[in-house]
Amino acid sequence: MQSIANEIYSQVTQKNPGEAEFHQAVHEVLHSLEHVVDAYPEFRYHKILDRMVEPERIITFRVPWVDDAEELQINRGFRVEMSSALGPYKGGLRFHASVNQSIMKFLAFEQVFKNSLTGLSLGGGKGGSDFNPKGKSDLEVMRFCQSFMTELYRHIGENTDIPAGDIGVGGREIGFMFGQYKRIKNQFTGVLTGKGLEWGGSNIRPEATGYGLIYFSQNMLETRSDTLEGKNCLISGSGNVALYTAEKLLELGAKVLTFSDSNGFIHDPYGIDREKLDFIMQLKNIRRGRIAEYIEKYKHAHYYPVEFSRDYNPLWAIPADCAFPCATQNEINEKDAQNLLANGVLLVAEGANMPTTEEGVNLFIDKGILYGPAKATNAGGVAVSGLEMSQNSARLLWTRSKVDSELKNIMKRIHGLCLESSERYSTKGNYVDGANIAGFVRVAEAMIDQGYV
Ligand code: NDP
Ligand code: 2IT
Repeated sequence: MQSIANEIYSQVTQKNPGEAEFHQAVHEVLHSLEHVVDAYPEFRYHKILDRMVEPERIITFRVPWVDDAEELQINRGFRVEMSSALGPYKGGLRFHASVNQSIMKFLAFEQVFKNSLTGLSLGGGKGGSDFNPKGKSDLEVMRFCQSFMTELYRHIGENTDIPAGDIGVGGREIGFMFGQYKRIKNQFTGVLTGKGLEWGGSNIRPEATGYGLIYFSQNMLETRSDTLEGKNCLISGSGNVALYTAEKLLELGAKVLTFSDSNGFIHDPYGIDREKLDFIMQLKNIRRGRIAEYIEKYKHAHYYPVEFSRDYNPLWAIPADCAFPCATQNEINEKDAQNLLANGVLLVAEGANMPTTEEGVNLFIDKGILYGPAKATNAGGVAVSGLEMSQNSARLLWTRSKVDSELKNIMKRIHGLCLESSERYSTKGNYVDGANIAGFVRVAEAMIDQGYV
């Protein structure tokens, strides 16, 4: 890296020891921004990069709750308010045992660029807890959510910071947290997004990340006069993003071969059709079961439990045209990327945040495949959250077709911005540089306008 990027990166690693995921996210962005350092000397003068790697505020708090055995449990809650340059802090809440400050900061950092790309008035933040919702009863989840919100409420608000869902936080958790916020504040406001349709939610919000991912993929394929029809597709994860990614792929005539969870993955060589997808949606969303149960019903399919001893994930070694990682960070390493490329993958588009390691990303870029980085490709979720906020402010509910067409437009605009920025500053079609640069420039200009804050 050039000296300025190097200098900032070494400060970040020194000031934030042990935060590997945060270092990784910052490193990738700084690498792309080398291309604009000379074009915008004012960014250096105003110390934009130095400010952007320092969160505006980090809140950490204790979350006590009582489990069904009447034992007191203590978890740690976080909210990282990264940047308010473009609007109120906006970003999801993750409930997962692995949550720590590094993961929260990498997600909040990425969110700033992603939200900027949407073109909406959204700052960036992220939060969550190391609470593990798996195997907990509804009442345990409710008690946890109420306790979490009993502290969080004082830091958020419809014009201040608007959380939403992420891993482990879906409609059920948003409902419990919204109820508690309303009770404490005595206000019915759009303080959270991802709400139920009857009480302030938006049409298409549950589908938005997955649908947006596929709209962006269509835009990428169009640059090569290609479509998704008939393409063999690999999907990891089996949560919100994965399932609606599959739904849109099926609608467009693609073939879905896999889903996974943290215990293993299923491979259905005949393809997971609409009926099979309905079974999985019921299994995951209603029964909260494990993906392994798929092979009990569809006996021709295969199940592969996770083997932690392996240096690659066999899911990514299945021959396919397209891959959609939709589970978690760093789920595609260098070896996985090699396996995908060896099987002739044409497109990799990220539903999860930072699912590919830097070595994997570099391989995809070097080989010139269509590689869509998370900040651009999964921005549909937060974009529709932004539309939910607009509907809440106007006290209106837009139709499904209106929200869907807005989502399509936003994804198309982001795709165009990425191409344009990559062409101007880097290599046309390098969506990583394109997304980082386009996302950054908008935030940087707003920061200059707003003075030294
Ligand atoms: P869900 O909780 O609905 O689903 C997560 C899925 O990923 C589950 O199948 C889960 O399996 C699997 N998973 C989670 N952590 C791990 C892990 N450490 N190892 C293996 N599998 C894992 O979350 P979402 O679908 O909402 O989120 C998926 C990804 O998409 C995340 O990276 C999130 O940040 C990103 N994202 C989400 C958006 C949204 O609007 N929801 C928007 C943009 C990005 P298991 O059940 O076993 O844990
Ligand atoms: O990573 C993400 O963009 C999300 N989890 C969605 C954030 C939001 O505010 O809708």
